[in-house]
Amino acid sequence: MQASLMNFFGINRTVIENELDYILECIDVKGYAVIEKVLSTEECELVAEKLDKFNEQQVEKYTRERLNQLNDYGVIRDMLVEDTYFRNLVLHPTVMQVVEKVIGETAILHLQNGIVLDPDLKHHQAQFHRDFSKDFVADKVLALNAMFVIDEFSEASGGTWVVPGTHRSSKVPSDRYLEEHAIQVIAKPGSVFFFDGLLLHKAGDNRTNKPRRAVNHEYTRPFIKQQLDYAGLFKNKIDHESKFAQVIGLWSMPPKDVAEYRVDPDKRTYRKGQG
Ligand SMILES: O=C(O)CCC(=O)C(=O)O
Repeated sequence: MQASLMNFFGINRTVIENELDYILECIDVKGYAVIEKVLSTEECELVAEKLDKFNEQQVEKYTRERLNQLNDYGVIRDMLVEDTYFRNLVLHPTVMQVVEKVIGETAILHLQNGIVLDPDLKHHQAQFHRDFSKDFVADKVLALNAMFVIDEFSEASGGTWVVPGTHRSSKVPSDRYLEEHAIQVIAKPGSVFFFDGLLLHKAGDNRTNKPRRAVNHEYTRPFIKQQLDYAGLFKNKIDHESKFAQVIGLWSMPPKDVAEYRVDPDKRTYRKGQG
């Protein structure tokens, strides 16, 4: 994943040549990195407005009581199906250049979640967890998150807490270790906070009088099942040859039966070279 290695007293040493190399190095070593100024103030305002509207609509549809029962109040899960703005966010060039370096060019979207953390609300994600909740580590990154910061992540607004390096171990450290080594991510609106899907993290407490909003994405290697069946949702609605089609999983669908498997290899629903 790193640009190149040089010899350092007989040991390999990472060499970085540009800002992107440094971001990749931070994700590799610490498990996270922040890129600032990806969205403008106007774009953040627009996204904030859209998130509030989606949040209200889902309360109308499911009721707040039901969403609380499911620990799903304040999490919006189908924005890209409803609004092309969020489809474009999935393919944001700043995000894609990092995703393609870390996961590869065949990475697919695992989830896109809007987050609206109301003041004084104990978020169900306010406990340390992994978004890619596995009890093993691989020698390649399997899942990478890209969270657009819409409202400032500060001490007061409850910016995400991370425990650097925990993406490299299959074991979850003790509560004492987590609390003693956690670092709060402080980031301006418009930033993107990247983190390895295995990194232990939690939402902070929002002690302001305004919501803290964000849009989280997770990208994985294409053989990993998605949180929602995006490929099914978009199957007859988009150009199958587009980048968006590949990223939402339309190039890595298992054939539905033997007849669909026994087509010419270049017509397979799980396309050659996807990995
Ligand atoms: O709201 C946050 O800061 C973190 C949210 C979170 O933990 C998640 O989406 O997995």
